[in-house]
Amino acid sequence: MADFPLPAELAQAVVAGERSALARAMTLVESTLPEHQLLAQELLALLMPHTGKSQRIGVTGVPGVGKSTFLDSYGMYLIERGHRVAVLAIDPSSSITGGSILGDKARMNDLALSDQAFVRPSPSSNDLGGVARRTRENILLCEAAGYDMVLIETVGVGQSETVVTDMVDFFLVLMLAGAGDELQGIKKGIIELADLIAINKTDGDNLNRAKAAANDYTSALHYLTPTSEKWQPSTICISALESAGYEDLYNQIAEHAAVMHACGEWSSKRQQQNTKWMWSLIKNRLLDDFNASLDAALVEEMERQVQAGALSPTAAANKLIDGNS
Ligand SMILES: Nc1nc2c(ncn2[C@@H]2O[C@H](COP(=O)(O)OP(=O)(O)OP(=O)(O)O)[C@@H](O)[C@H]2O)c(=O)[nH]1
Ligand SMILES: [Mg+2]
Repeated sequence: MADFPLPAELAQAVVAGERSALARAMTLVESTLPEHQLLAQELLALLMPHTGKSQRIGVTGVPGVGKSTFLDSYGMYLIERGHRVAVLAIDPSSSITGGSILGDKARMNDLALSDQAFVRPSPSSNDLGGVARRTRENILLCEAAGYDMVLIETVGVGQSETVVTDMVDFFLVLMLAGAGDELQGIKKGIIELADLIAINKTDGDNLNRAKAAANDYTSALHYLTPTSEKWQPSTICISALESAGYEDLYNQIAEHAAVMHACGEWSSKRQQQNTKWMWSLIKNRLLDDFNASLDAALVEEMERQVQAGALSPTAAANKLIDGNS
């Protein structure tokens, strides 16, 4: 794995749609070795003119809501409609658990086998920021390779969904009817980010309950600030198991894209996302450099004094920063 083709060669193969080249390009982007990072940036620079043309869709929901089942069956639905589909994941737990999404790839049976699809598990990294950067760059690689629908999955707990909204055009939240109240806290935070809520498992005995829940969510959405003044999020019912409700879903996403393009928000949102991304890279880099420059003994001393109340946090921070610049 240490040897990579020259960036120009790799770029050409990625644009030609060679799957193995795309996989290698992602491995390069995900590598933490400085020499790989240099090659990766050279590669991305060559590929930039081929990026930006996909629809980027974030998909979230609590564990068990049916994300994997959904990505598999909706991915196949998109392929039937003539799209090429890439599925990426942001799984903040994967570095700890050893990659639950990796197991998922095996479960996304149909999609993983299709030559019109590309499924990539979450890049492993200790921090969400690192995972986010690599996923963003993987989105660009998928676009250069001609995938026009990029689905990004995240587990709807913690901060990862905010990170995903900063890299997608459309944010889909999967919900269950009648899930316990203990989930409400999580739900509210997520619902505020949603462009659309889809109640999954609308099948069998669940049918009526799901329809009632959809009405409840739709009314609740009216009390929240929508993601855009031009778009009022609503609720639909789907069954990932039976691939039901997908036409409605597809049409909603297409309508959102049409509305956003027409009012100019599509490109302004992407511009803002890129600017925000640039600043977060600057922050990360500065923090890394700062951490690397720190004198461990001084850090320990400052922490001790702050804890003992001998020094104010501000004074200690100033001393650490000024003493290390
Ligand atoms: N009845 C019904 N069951 C479903 C549907 N979608 C998923 N399931 C089932 O729900 C269970 C969980 O589905 P997954 O797709 O693994 O859910 P997930 O959100 O990926 O779960 P995590 O990976 O743990 O976060 C599985 O047993 C699925 O078969 C659906 O539309 N209807
Ligand atoms: Mg899953």
